[in-house]
Amino acid sequence: MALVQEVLEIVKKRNPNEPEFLQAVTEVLESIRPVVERYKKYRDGKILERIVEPERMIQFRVPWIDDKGQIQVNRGFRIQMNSAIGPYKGGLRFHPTVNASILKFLAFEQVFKNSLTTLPMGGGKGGADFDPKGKSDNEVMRFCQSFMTELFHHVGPNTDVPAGDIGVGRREIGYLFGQYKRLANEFTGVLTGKSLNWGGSLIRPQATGYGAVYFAQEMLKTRGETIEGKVCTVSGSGNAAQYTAKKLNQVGAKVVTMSDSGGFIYDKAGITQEKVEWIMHLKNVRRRRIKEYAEHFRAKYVEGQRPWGIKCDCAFPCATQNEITKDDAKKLLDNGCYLVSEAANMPSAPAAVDLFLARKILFGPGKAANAGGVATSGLEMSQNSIRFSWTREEVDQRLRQIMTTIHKNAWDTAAEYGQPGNLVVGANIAGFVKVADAMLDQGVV
Ligand code: NDP
Ligand code: 2IT
Repeated sequence: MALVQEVLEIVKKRNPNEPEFLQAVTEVLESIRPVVERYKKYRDGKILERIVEPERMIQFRVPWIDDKGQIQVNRGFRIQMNSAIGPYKGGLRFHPTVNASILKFLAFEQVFKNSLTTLPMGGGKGGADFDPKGKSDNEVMRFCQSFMTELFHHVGPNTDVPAGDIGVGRREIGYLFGQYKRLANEFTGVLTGKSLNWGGSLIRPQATGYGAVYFAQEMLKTRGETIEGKVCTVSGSGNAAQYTAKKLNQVGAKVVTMSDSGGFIYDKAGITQEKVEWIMHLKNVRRRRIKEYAEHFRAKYVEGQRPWGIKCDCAFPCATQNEITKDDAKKLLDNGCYLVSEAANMPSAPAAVDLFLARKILFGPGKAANAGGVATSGLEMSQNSIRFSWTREEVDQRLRQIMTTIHKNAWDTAAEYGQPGNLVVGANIAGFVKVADAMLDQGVV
């Protein structure tokens, strides 16, 4: 359809040198083509033209003082992409590679993901090119305080509710919350991923990983299979990876790899629950490298590589964007992998996704498979609003239900548009329709 091509040309022209943003927009627009062809209202309402343009982008200076007394300067961002169905919602990423392109791709994905959760949340993303690695707790605190001193003007429990992402976990959320509370003189649910004793939700730390496994279980169900006994490769060793590995062990699967930006570990005997606990301590408390696992447990460590050459039934990318290249996808398929559940955002490069779809493996795209994280953030917001905490079982049950609903919605939508089993098309269209209809209802804004 000419319209999709025209809008992509505009996006290219307006956002030069933003390959990740263009990649995310291209994937979504190309797969929602049938719905835009079917409904004139979306064309007349210029929904495509509007949805690719962030409602607001904030970029700011973040000056802070390091432990040597030197002034450091980082760049902070918040992309407020779309608020048609609720306040902006989405994580903060602290990583040296952070720039406008990466945050705009993440904010764009977040719009459709949040729509799929069934909860009332718009889409946003933010962060900074700050590298928490090697920084002391005090340095991280001073950075977070400076970051929030500006971000404070743009967020709030009914406006924009950030959370964690790469490089932002419990510790950072604590420092950010403390500074917000001090500036606003208000104790309110402005962030999610908070600690339990001051407004956090049970199961939020687990939610992304657990959700990606629940989603995989739903995909397997369509073939009458269960995850028990499956050999699984996992990349990353942060929040998403840790709880993916934990849940996989709980449901009787075998995890054989994990990684960090230095390389990956391969433990043929299985990274059991005790070994995952060891990794959690290594990463969350000691803040060291995954390489140490290989030394400690006598496993293999492969420097500078990702784990996709290892034979598996199911793969769970849990690190970062474009971590599965076309060649990696080929290796996975050649080794018999037939399920990919994306706990990370956009981990498969477009050519890898094309291969997975062409071979009709079970492929759960990030905006569906990893939606458990933000969905549970939505549940944290609900609990904050009613000033009450649900039990672990209650939140887990809701998370499980939401993942089942997302899978069903994507599955049914794919069938409705003549592409049965294609969850990329299904998730994109289902996520889009709800936001697009809300935008039409609200007029030209
Ligand atoms: P963490 O910071 O906790 O962990 C990130 C992990 O990925 C680390 O092991 C890190 O290694 C590795 N990694 C990060 N960047 C790279 C890179 N460029 N190359 C190789 N490895 C890399 O982040 P999360 O676990 O929270 O996030 C992981 C993914 O999950 C991201 O794509 C994020 O957007 C997505 N996600 C997270 C959600 C959440 O709630 N946290 C929700 C939904 C999606 P190292 O430590 O060496 O940098
Ligand atoms: O990519 C994501 O969905 C997240 N990093 C979680 C966002 C959130 O608001 O919980």
